[in-house]
Amino acid sequence: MSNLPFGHTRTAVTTNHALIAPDGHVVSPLTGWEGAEGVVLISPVMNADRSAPRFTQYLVHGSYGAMTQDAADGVERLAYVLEGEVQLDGQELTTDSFAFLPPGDQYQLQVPDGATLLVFEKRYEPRAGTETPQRITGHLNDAPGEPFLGDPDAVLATLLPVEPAFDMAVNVFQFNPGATLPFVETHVMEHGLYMRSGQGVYRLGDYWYPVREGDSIWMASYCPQWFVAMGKQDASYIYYKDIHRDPLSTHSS
Ligand code: UGY
Ligand code: MN
Repeated sequence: MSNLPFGHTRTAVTTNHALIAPDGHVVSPLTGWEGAEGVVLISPVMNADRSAPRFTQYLVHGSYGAMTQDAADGVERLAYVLEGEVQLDGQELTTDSFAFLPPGDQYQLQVPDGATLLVFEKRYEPRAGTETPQRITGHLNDAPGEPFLGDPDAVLATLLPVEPAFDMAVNVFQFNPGATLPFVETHVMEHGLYMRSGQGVYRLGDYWYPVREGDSIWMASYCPQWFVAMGKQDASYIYYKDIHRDPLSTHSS
């Protein structure tokens, strides 16, 4: 339960961006999972008649027996452990571990009580001259972190290889208090974002939203975006973006 007065929410859904705050989360059964409940934070039905998200982002709240064996046909998944531990084919994935599960992959991914999983799903788009990527597991601590455009107060860690075979990137951005994105970005890629820690202000289009841990954001292609970390604590977010594909082929369906 949030501590907002009745009738208020921090959530806002517009045609080119959305802030989905936990105060409005409604937990429901998840399609493609057994015994699992969660919250679909971003999906194509969000803005169905305009420029809809081309991916899905959701939370899985762990419970006894919650598991999945595959994604829908042709769909790839990136699963990130926000809290607790999950098991992938018997392998323990601890907090801040992740698994990239390519389309067609089959597995037992179990999310027990006490674990929270963040999942990004996208229909994989093959690219001539490249092979569909294989399964990858890893941990944030082993991901290469680089100062973003030379700023040591804004460190960007890339979880997946930056190679043309991959059509999605998932990165973790960590900002010291007061650090910012260096300019208002406007780009063809879209984003799904989850605030892992801290607070700040996100500019989305012509709106400025105070955001904090647990919030999710959708940014459509070409949505102007900017962030400043505020408060006394680091702020960090994990985000998805589509990469390495020709917008003439990818965005036409
Ligand atoms: O990768 C990005 O486009 C990133 N700099 N965007 C963002 O953090 N909103
Ligand atoms: Mn961006």
